[in-house]
Amino acid sequence: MSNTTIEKPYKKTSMGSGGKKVILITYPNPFVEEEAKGLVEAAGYRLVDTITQKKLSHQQYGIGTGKAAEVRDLVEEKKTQMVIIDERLSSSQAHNLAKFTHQEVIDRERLILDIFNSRATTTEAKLQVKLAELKYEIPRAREAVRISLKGEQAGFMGMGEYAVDIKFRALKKQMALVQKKLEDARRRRQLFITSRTRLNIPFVSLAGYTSSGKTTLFNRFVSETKEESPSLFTTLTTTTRGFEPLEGKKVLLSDTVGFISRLPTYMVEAFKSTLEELSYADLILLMIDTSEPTESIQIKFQSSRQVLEQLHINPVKLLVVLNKIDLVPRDQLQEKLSLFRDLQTISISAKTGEGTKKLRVLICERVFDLHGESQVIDTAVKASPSIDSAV
Ligand SMILES: Nc1nc2c(ncn2[C@@H]2O[C@H](COP(=O)(O)OP(=O)(O)OP(=O)(O)O)[C@@H](O)[C@H]2O)c(=O)[nH]1
Ligand SMILES: [Mg+2]
Repeated sequence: MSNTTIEKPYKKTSMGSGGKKVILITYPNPFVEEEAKGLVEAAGYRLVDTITQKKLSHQQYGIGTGKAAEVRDLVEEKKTQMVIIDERLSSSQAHNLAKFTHQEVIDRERLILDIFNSRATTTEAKLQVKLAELKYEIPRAREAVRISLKGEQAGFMGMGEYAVDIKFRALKKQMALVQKKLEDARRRRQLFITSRTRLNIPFVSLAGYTSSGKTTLFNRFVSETKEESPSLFTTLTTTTRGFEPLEGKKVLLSDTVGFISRLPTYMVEAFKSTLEELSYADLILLMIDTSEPTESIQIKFQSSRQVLEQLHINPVKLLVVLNKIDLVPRDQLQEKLSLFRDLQTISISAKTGEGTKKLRVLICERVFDLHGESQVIDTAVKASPSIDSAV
């Protein structure tokens, strides 16, 4: 095979503290801006300045030409190393802006992939990230070829059509291989599902936006020490443990990967086998961070509902857990509670333990009947594949 490599404007980025100095370009909306900053931080970059613009889908650079000139000056003044645009960019937009500003340019999806990359620890999580990455790269590489054939050479330095063809076939082959490995892992999970179904133990899953406190509650309930952190996407691996909410009432409790707004479908697809855990749950504890402003709560709740819909999850299985009430004044809590009028809710603090006794009772009420038998709603596909299963 040719050893020519595709030179991408979206190179894999370096992680960790002391990372690159970056400029962030995002939308003029406090929620969106905060979240984008959280992503930049989670990826280990040093945010030097933030620029906002209403439209990030201008044809040439994503941002408008006037803004691009502003960015170019800022880059020079602040001696930054990278520009991050909080939107999806095409190969040519990223290439044009990189060329114009003399900076490495990455988009929101590449940023999320970089965080995923740094967090993936298990083989399956790594495969899922790889699949998402290939799904991200293939269409962009294709576009880069089109530009290069027009003589613009967007990243295909010196590659002839034949070499490009080989490169594509290699990427496709790699994708097929990753998909096959993931399919094998999925099949193994199915075997666990069958054995777990035989045990007839209800399966309870924690779901919700990243940083809502899923792992904190999980650790409290099952006496674990999994990493909890204000950083986004701390958990990328599903862990399941046996848990007795009340004496003699055993369930399986699972902690999963968090959601984020504007998560592209192909990323949800790539993480399907992890997220699929949720479709086997008899009860889903949908965690909400109530310490946030009402608008953020609404957006995050909607995003979470959308992901659950994409996974064809029956809303009947939801129990909305309003977390972090230790940070919320009582009068504000009432107002926030009213956002979920049509759903069953419970207010807790995973950190202080407030409300968690009541939550234990509610869990039992939802998954056991009065005689102590499990009363799962959907017994056809029930329980998660494995105890301690990695993604
Ligand atoms: N004050 C307060 N902080 C909390 C509470 N629950 C969680 N936190 C904090 O919120 C941050 C995020 O908590 P995690 O448990 O890591 O959140 P997560 O939902 O697992 O996040 P991801 O793994 O990124 O999806 C951590 O800094 C926790 O200490 C709570 O009830 N009160
Ligand atoms: Mg977590």
